[in-house]
Amino acid sequence: MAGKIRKIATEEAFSIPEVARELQKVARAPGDSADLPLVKGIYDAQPGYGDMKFLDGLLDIEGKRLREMDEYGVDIQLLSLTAPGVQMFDADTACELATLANDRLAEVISRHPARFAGLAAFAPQSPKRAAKEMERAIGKLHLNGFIVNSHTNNEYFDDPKFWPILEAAEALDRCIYIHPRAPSEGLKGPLREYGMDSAMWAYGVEVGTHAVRMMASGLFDRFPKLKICIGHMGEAVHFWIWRITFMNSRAQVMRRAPKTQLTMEEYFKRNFVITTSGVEDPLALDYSVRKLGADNVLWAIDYPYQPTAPAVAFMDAAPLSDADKAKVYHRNAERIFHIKPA
Ligand code: 1DF
Ligand code: MN
Repeated sequence: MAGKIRKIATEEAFSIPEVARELQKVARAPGDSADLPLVKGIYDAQPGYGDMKFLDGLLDIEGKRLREMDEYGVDIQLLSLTAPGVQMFDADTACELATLANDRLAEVISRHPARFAGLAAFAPQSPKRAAKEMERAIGKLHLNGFIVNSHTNNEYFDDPKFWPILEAAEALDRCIYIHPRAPSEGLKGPLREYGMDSAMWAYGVEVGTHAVRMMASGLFDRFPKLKICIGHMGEAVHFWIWRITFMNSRAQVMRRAPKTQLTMEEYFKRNFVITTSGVEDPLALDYSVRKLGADNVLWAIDYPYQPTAPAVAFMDAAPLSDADKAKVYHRNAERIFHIKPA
C-alpha cells in the first residue's frame, strides 16, 4: 500500500484523578475481591502493578500519549475509562463518576477531534440511571459507544436486571465493549496463585464466560441488533466456538439450556466483533480473520498496559491483503464505533 494507512486503536485506557482517588479508597478498605492486587498496586502504590507506572500513563492524555501516537503513526485512540471502571463503587458514587469521566472524555475529544474518540462509562449497579447516561453520552456528548468491565457485583448481562442497558445500546445503535476485570467471586478460587488472577489467564476466563453466558441465555433473540466487542483476540471464544455450538445444542436437547433461534456460532458472528488488544500473534490473527471475516476484527494496542511499537509492527507485518488490513486497522472501527472516515 503506497499511502500511509489510517490506524485507529480501539482499546486504549485512561483515567481521571477523581476515579483514581476513589479506587485508592477501595484499595484501603477491607475486601477480598480479585481486583484488589491490581487496584492496590496501581492506585495505592503497593508493590506490583504500581512498579509499571501505569497510573501516570492512564492520567496523561495530551502529553506523552499523544507524542507516542505521533511517533508510531497512530491516528486515533478510542479511549475508555480503565478497568474496573466505576464497577467497584456504590451505585451513587458510580453514577456520579461515570458522568464526570464521560464529560472529561468529551472535553479532551473536543480539543483533539482528529486524534481521540471515546467509549462512555456507565454504572451497571443502577441499570435505569445507566441507560439515561448512555443516552446522554451519545445524544449530547457524541461519544462513540460504551465500555463495561465484565461482571458487576458478580452478576452478568444475561440477568434481566441489566436489560435496560442492553435496550439502550441497541436503540442507540452503539456497541458495548466488554473489557475484562478480575474474575467474579464464583470464578476466582483456582485463579489466585501464580499471577493467574490477571491478564495472563483470568481476564480471558472472566470475559469469555460473560460472552458465552450471553449467547447461551438466548438474550440475542430479544436483542438481535445488539453489538458486543471483546478484546484480546476474542478472549479465545471463537477458537472454541465449534465445540461451544455442538455442546450447546446438546444441552438444549437435554433441556439444560434454553432453546435459541440461532446457534452459538451464528450469534458470535452476528452480534460480536473482536479486537487484537494484547495478542500479537500472526497465526491467531489469521485464524480470526478467516473464521469471523475481515469485517469483524479490529486493531487495538491496550495502551498503556501494552507498548505501542510492537502493536503497530505486528499489524504492519500481518499476513493480510491490503484491503483486509485497512478493515482491521481503521474501516471496521469507523463502522462499529461511528468514527468519521478520514
Ligand atoms: C492489565 C491488562 C490491566 C489489561 C488492564 O486494565 C487491562 C494488566 C486494568 O495487565 O494489568 O486493560 N488488558 O486489557 O489486558
Ligand atoms: Mn485493556
